[in-house]
Amino acid sequence: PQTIHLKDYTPFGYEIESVHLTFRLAPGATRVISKIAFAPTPAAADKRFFLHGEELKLLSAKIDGAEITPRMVEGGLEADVPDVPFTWEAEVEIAPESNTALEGLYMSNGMYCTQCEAEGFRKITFYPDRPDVMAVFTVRIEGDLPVLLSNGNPVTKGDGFAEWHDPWPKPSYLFALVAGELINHPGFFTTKSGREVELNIWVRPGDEGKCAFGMQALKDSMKWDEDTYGREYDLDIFNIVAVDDFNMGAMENKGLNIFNSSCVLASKETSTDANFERIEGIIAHEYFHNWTGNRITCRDWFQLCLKEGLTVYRDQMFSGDMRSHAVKRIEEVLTLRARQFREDNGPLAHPVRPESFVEINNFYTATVYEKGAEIIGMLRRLVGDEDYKKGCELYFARHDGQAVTIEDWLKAFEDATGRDLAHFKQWYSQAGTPRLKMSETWEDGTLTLSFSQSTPPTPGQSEKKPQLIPIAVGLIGPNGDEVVPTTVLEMTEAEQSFTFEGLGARPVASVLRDFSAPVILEREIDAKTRAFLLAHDTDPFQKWEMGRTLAKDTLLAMIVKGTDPSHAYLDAIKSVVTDESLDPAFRALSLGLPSQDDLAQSLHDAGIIPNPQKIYEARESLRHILSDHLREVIPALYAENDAGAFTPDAEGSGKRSLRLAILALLSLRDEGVTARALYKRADNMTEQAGALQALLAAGHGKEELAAFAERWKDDRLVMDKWFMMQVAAAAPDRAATVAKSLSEHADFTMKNPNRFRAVFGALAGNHAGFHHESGAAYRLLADQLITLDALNPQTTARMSGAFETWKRYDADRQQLIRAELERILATPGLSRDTTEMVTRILS
Ligand code: HT7
Ligand code: ZN
Repeated sequence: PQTIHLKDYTPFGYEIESVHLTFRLAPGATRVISKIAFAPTPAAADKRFFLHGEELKLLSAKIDGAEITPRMVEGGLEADVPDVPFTWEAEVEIAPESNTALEGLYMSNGMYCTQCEAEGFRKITFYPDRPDVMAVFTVRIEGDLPVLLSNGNPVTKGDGFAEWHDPWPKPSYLFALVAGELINHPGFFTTKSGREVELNIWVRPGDEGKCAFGMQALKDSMKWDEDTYGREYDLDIFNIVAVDDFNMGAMENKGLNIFNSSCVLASKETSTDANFERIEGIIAHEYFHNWTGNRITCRDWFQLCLKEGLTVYRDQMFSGDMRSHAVKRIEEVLTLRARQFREDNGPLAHPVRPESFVEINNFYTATVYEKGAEIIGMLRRLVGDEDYKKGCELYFARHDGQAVTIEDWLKAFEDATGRDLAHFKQWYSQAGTPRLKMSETWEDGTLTLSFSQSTPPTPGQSEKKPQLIPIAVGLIGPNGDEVVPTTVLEMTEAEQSFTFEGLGARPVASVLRDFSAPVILEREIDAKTRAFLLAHDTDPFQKWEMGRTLAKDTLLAMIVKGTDPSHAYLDAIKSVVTDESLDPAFRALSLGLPSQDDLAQSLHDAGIIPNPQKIYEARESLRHILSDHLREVIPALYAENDAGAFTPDAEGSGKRSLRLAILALLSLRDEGVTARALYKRADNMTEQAGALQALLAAGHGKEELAAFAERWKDDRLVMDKWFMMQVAAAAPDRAATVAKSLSEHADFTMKNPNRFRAVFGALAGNHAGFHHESGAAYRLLADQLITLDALNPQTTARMSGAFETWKRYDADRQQLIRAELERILATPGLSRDTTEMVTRILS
């Protein structure tokens, strides 16, 4: 397969004045008729008229009304065209019902829908399917279905047809079409300039009771973007559609967002607090793309972080405003470390702006999204809130309607703030997580913090340069008062020292507050000082981090040296959990233990080969010790944190998360009596699933599992939880067997990515089960991926990332994994997506 390089970018030689599309829908043979007005770009160097097209049956092609026979070439067609404006017409046939890749136009439960990002439009018709070609679309849909939707505003509709016009120029990846028997949950929003916008969430009949929360989240997002970024919605209508079969979370098509039903449908009976929070965040994310992605889009796919990093950052700030910034930041860091640091530490590491790819779908990664968002957060920290606002405003004003680059984004900030961002820009091109070492000295009232930074080599980048790292620091005096509030130190060199003078007594430094940069901080700090910061730090992230590092050191010592947990940790955690002045959600997060995968990475970083079984046993043992250590406070904590009537807000959710964390510990000691009672009584999915998970994790729950399936057998999204919970809770020697038998269950289907992920994502996430010495889970996953690849390459490639950490483990496990990866790679006809991923993992 061909590798595409950023350095080879050349603009398309033609502009598009208008696009008219007609769809005659039929499951096995849909006709797509296109009429596109092209005009040569006078200054263009490359005049080749190439249109992308894949899996299309070309029925006819015309230029200026005259039939032509284009040259069919790899990935599309070429034609000889006039060097004055001309009209291209084509009629093609496609088969949505046999499209299991869920890219282009496909069918899900009898409903037609599209997914065009990144390169799916070329499976709909011949077109310059690249983000820098922007055009105004008019779409006519003909089909015997009651609801026919596309982008933009409705023009007309009648019996069996509808027409839509989108006045805003857009790239083809934002095109969307939906047709089906759908019901809408309506709403409306008045924008700040007084425009009345019709809102709809479209769902399958039966799901209409699960739309209210999503609708509110949409209105909140529209308001937030006006208040915070001055961004107003720009069409008469905004439609959201829920689809069951979908490769990712959701898609920001202009005026017609399409959502994985798991990311929009919510009710207290069927959705957990985590589901509600995620739905709110994703609705916001897709809505915010209207400006950061749609009105201003990417010049090419190497610039993906331009829209994704910025939009993730915007949705994170929105969620913080809606809920709690402190809790949200801790959750963000947990995800960043679990997914992005893991990626950065292995064979799939790549820069936030990659320089080459074979299949762009493989670069919708934690690095592009989450590290991309961290870069925006650092930029804001460096320039300050006022200048961040000025930079964004200049960017919006200067580039509205354009397809741009990271250079354009940074230039807007340089021009708005007068700051040189040349060094900062390196965050986009240098892969890997910097290690930041800190030491400190104290003399005559002066505290000196000395830092050194280094970034380990990553694929294709052996030499690393120092990054510009904003280090947020505060100082806490011996009595627990903050003596120096948060100050941002700007580290630019490999080694650098910063001094704080005129201090009365030696303070304790709180370093990397709010996780001010995506780095790994290595700092000599004893358990006592950590416990001090855990008690006194005013920065919630660092307060949590101190508990976290205490827990991690405790577990690592248990694994490596077989020592008992330190009292410093046990007592500190007890005082946090019982501190009623703290937010229950924060207390619940503090009670959480580092994941097995996180511990495996830390052991590997320390030069120790991780043994998954030992990690599992140590973690289980610490759960029992914690349960014992907290036994006197557990009953009161459980009783006091009853949130009462369910509301999906931060307050109720915080109490439930603390109560369920306590219940998990209690279930280790009371034979599951309390969890069983809660399971029976629960009127919401958070408590029902939480109680069931507590039971399963304590070795109980068989009856409840059966009752759960009986109760929810007709609800696909809830049944995904049922599949997932069993694999996640399986003992290491049972995980592969449980996953295998669930894959043979009548309700299992590979064609639904949610169901596949429920079973096999959970298997990959069951660390000790996945890495069981028998290699059974490796084999099972490889078998499944080989079969899935023929149906859905995108999801297969994504799931193959389960193997990305293989080089951490012992020679036997490495040998087992290598054999499975080689077996996948040897599969005849393996997709480009999976071939690229597995090749990179093996390298
Ligand atoms: N921009 C979208 C990314 C995307 C996607 C979504 C659904 C299915 C396939 C997809 N490929 C790429 C989602 C987002 O970041 O908002
Ligand atoms: Zn996005």
